[in-house]
Amino acid sequence: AYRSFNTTAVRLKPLVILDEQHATDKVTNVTPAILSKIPMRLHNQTDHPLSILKTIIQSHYDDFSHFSSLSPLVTPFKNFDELSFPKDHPGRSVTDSYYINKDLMLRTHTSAHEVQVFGEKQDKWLLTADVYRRDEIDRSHYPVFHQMEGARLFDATAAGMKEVEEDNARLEGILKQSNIVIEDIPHISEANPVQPTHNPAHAELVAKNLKLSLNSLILRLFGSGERSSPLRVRWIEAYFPFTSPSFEVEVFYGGRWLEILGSGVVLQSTLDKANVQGKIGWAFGLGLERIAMVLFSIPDIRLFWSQDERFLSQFKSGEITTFKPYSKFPACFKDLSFWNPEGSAPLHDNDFCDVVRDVAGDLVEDVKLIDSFVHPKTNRSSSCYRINYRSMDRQVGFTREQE
Ligand code: FA5
Ligand code: MG
Repeated sequence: AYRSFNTTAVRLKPLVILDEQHATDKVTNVTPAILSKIPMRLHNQTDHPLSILKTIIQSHYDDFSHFSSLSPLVTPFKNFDELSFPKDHPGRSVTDSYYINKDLMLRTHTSAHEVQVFGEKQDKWLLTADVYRRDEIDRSHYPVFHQMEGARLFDATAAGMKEVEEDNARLEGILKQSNIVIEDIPHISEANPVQPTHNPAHAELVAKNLKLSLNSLILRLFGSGERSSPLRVRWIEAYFPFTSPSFEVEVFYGGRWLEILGSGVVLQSTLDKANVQGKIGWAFGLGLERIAMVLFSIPDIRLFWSQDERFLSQFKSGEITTFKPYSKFPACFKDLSFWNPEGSAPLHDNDFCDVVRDVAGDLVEDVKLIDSFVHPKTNRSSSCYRINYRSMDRQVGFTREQE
């Protein structure tokens, strides 16, 4: 029901996005709430916490090239195929990604630009951008968020590997005085293998360089903060279609493990597509909001979109300040249940979440499916969602009228 409701308006006419007109078709599923976020580029707004964080990371990787104004509109080929995603990967589906039409989508990750940037013969680079995913609604997930991609390539030669070893020794020196607790795992394992075209000794050194490099970034970001106990960080085995071995990093924050990045040794075929020969290297993709939440003590991901001066005035470029909440408005739960259309599967969670963001905007903190039911006689199904409305900006102590 929602898909037809949602897409009727946009399907009839072309969409103008970033001053260009684009045709729509039957896969079009971008919503007005999403389209309104595209011009914002929070990562390039001076004094915004995401831009402050971007700048700190850029200064840590001081000899890397920076890219931060590439258009979010990419072909599915660039977002998926160039990065060796299989044809049936779930990320491609209209329930997981936003499509303008069948040939154009909103990038789901900054990795979409890897082939392009490697193709420009860049060996050390960072790329910051807004990315879009149809996802659940809660305090650490938002359908628009920001990633920073970083990559470094070395010559796959004895001289290149000597460079890696020297860099590893330098980074180990920096990490000696670390006041963070890091749980490590093997660089290569049976489930997280070296690529067939790689010399295993080279891949070991490069994976180690990746980890040391990111650990030193984490130390730079979190090492000087005051905290009652040391920050806990852990490396875990992961899988991405475009790296092997692959890793994720989690940080213990607010009583739970929060995933902050994905990374790995770049797949040979990515470099082949970029026409890069004789190199081996690593790449990572950081979730900027997730890191900024820990760094600035920002409790809810919606706050990054706040235009409220009480939020924006708390941040100043170059400074890591602790956010002071100005609103403690209580949660307000409303349960909503409805029959799903006859003869069709229940509405997808992500479709429901898009309706909620379109209608209620950032007033909604989280949405949970709490019950579903199939009528024994008619076989019709119903769903019940609990919506938590909690304003980020309103203050307690005011009556509705006063506001
Ligand atoms: C990726 O997007 C890979 N492109 C990362 C990568 C790059 C791997 C280069 C290998 C080499 P993933 O889907 O795990 O991976 O997302 C990366 C990070 O983005 C996550 O760790 C998390 O910090 C952040 N993230 C993911 N989804 C959301 C969301 N809905 N809201 C906020 N942050 C998110
Ligand atoms: Mg992940």
